[in-house]
Order: sequence, then C-alpha cells, then structure tokens
Amino acid sequence: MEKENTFPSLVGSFKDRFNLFFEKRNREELKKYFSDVITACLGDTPIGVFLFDSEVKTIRPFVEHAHPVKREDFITISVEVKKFLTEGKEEPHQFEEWTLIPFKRGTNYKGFVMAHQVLSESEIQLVQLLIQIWFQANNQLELKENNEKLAEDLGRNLHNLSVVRSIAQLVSKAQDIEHLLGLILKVAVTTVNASKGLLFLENEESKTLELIRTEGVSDRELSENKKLSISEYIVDGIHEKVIASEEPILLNDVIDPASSLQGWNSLISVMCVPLVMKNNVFGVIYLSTKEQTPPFDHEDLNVLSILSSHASAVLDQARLYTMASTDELTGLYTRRYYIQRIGDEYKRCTRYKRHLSMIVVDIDFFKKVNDTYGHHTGDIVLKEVANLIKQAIRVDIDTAVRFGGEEFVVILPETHLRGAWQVAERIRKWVEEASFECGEDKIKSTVSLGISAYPENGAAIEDLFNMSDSALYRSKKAGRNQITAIPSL
Ligand code: GH3
Ligand code: MG
Repeated sequence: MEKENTFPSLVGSFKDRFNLFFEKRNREELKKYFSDVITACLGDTPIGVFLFDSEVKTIRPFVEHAHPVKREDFITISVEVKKFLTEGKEEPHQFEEWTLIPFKRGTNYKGFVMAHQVLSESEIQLVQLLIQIWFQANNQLELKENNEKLAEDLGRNLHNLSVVRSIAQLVSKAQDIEHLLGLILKVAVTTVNASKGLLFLENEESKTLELIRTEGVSDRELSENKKLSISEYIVDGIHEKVIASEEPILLNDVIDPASSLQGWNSLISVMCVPLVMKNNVFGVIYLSTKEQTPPFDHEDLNVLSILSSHASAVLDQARLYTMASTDELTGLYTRRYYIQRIGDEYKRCTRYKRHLSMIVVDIDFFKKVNDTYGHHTGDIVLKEVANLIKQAIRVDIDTAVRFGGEEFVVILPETHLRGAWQVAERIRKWVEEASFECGEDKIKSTVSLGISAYPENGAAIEDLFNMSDSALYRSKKAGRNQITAIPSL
C-alpha cells in the first residue's frame, strides 16, 4: 500500500533525478547514484546489481558493499541465475520471489539487476529506463574521461615538444660537444625522472663504447667503477642488442649491476636507446631508476627515443659547428668563430662594466722560415707556436684564435692590462726559448705582441682589436720579439 503512494511521487521527482545522473563527476559516483535511485524507486525491495566479469568468468557487485541482497539469498538462487546467464536471456525474468532484469543497451550486455520481489510491469519498465539513462550518463563520462586523457596526452606531447625545442636551443649555446653531451643527458634524466644516466660514445679508433658522461652517479661509485667495462654498468649487456637492432629497450624488475657488485640485489627499471647518425650507431644513452621509485613505462621510452633522435641530429650539427669553429692545422678557434664570439664579449663588458684584454701575436720573419725550410716546416712551427699559446692561457676562460696566416689573437676576459702583459710575456719567452724540431733541423723563432685592455685604454670597447693591432705594429717597428701595450704600462 505504502509503495503505491510513494511510487508516483518518485516518478514526479524523476526529472530532477534524471538530471542528476548527468551531473556526476566520475563513473564511481554515477554507479553509486544509480544503485541509490533504483533502491529508492523500488521502496524497501532489496536490490542487487551485478555485472559479468568476463576476465574471471563470474559476476560481481556493481557497487561494492552497496547491494542489500544478502549473500545467502544470492547463493540460493545462483543456480537459477546461472541458467539465466548461460541461456543468455535478454528479457526480464521472474523467479519465485525474484526478478532479474538484464543490464543492457543494444548489444552491450553488462549484467543484471536483481530484486528480491516480484516486480510489476511498470516497476520493471522504470528499472529498464534507469538502466538506459545510466548507459547514456556513463557514455558521457567515458567521453569526458577520454577527452581528459587526450588533453593530458597532448600536455605530455607539448612537454616533449618543449624538451625537443630546448635541445635544439642547446646547440647554439653549447660551446663544445662535451658540454652539449652533458646537457643532453641531463635533459634525458630529468624528463623521465631517472635516477641514473650514462652516456656512452663509440671510440672511432678502437670501435668500443666509452663512458663519456654520467648523471646521478656519485664520484665514489665512479672511481670504484672507472676501470669497469660497459657490461658492468649495463644490465645484461642490453646495449649490444640496442646497437645491433638500433631499437630502444625497456626492462623492468632487473637486478641493478651496481648493487650486485656490492653484494646485494636491488630491482630496478632500465632503458637504453641508441644514438644514430646516418644509419650509424655512435653511442647509447642508458637510464635507470632506483629501487622503490616508479618504474619506466612505454611513454617514457617514447619520450627518450624522441629525445635521442633529436640529440643525434644536434650532435651532428654540433660536430659540423665545431669543425667550422676550429682551425684544422692548429686546433685554435677560427676567425669565423672569433667574429661570432667577440660581439658577445664586448656587450658583456660594457653592460656589466667588466675588464677585457686582448693580445695580438705575430710570428717574426715567418716568410723566411717558409723560404728556407719549406711550407711543411712552416706549418710545424705554426702548430708549435699555437700549442705554446694554448698552454699559456687559462682553459675554458681565455680564447685563442688563429686570426690569419701566422697571426693569433687571444681574448682574456676579466683581465687587466698588467695581467695581459704577464700572459704575453710568457708566450714571448716560451717561443724564444723553444727549438722547433723539423727532421734534422732545429729552428728558432720569435713572436711580436701587442696588447690593449678595456677600460684602461680609455676608448670604446670596439677599438680593442685595433689598439692591440697597432701595439703589435709598434713591437715590429721597434725590433720584434717584444711586447707593446696601449696604454703603455
Ligand atoms: P713579420 O716579422 O713582419 O711578421 O714578417 P713575416 O715574414 O712573418 O710576415 P709576412 O706577412 O711577410 O709573411 C707571413 C708569411 O706567412 C707569408 C705566408 O706565406 C706565411 N703563411 C701564412 N699562412 C701560412 C700557413 O698556413 N702555413 C705556412 N707554412 N705559412 C703560412
Ligand atoms: Mg709575421
């Protein structure tokens, strides 16, 4: 009786309930709401909603712990239910005190609603209607979740893209390949959240892989392992497979070789990708996780592969760039590089009021060396003088350039005129003292030098080269094998 009265009012509020189906935030919430509404609509009838679980070939509750159908009851009728299922009944079905209603839409047969009551036709229709609404709302949520996943993937791709872009930018900033390799490895490690990164390159002569850069490897570990071959860093020699197949590899739950060296076995996840240039594998990037950190997945492998292919291209470019910026005979920077570089130095000095000195060096009577001993011998002298200049300056701070035939320029940042004089004097003295051995001959040579410094020269920074060059001219005029400074010291 009571049910008769409440039923129409429930139907009356059905519109509101219908709308609420479409306001659920996720599928769990929707499930729960569906169960609640069916229970409310059917009054005090115990209801259970069960889904087929094709994986374990059984049925499971639609909402965990939320089905008032008791387990005993379920067992009692389970034989009937099985029959209902195996016969694939698609129509609502009445058992003695039970009603089973297929939970389906079209061919999408998910399970059934079970009520511990013989339901009326209109009640069954109401349940069927609710099932259809659930399917609609569920589809909508699925779409929303897919969209969110798409957005997330897109976000990740954009992130990858920005990684790729940052790699591309590195080439213009990196001063040399070594530095660039370090940056590439760093980007790889941070992008996929690796704990350790190793970069190996092939030694062109020995054709073996050499450890070039590491990231996240302690000095202690390195000094202990320095002499170890690649197979002792890398799980199961997977780099060989990577090199042979030119395909990246991802392995989970493998024993960390570093830990087994220490006498225990920790399980980690590793990735190894090839660096390929013109169909030639010239190195590998190897990354690993720490025990108890999340393992790598295929998305990580994808990211790393994209990164490594760009890194390869960038390295190739960097190689060309280095070739263009390095003089073949002397190994000093080229004039082309100087032109590119000096503008930045000038800017830095004026902007931050920094000191900058310049030395111009020219070999004395070099024409005579060529004329007397031949061009080849001249080349050897040039090379040796360049070596002396290189040794006389600070690594990574000063820049030595072969400016022309037998003329060199040295840029000395953060250096006063007095400091530049000391470097110039070192070069002058070392060349004067050196004997260049060319076969039977021992050749002596000297250099003349001109120096100038900013801001001591009292002129614009752009005049630095011209002032150093005029200083050199004065050294030549005054008899060679000497230094002239502008302003004079
Ligand atoms: P000064 O003391 O006035 O500088 O006299 P110099 O003979 O050194 O100067 P000059 O400019 O008359 O001659 C420079 C010579 O350097 C001429 C050129 O053939 C030679 N030279 C330039 N580049 C090279 C090179 O790459 N190898 C060799 N062997 N000689 C070169
Ligand atoms: Mg000369």
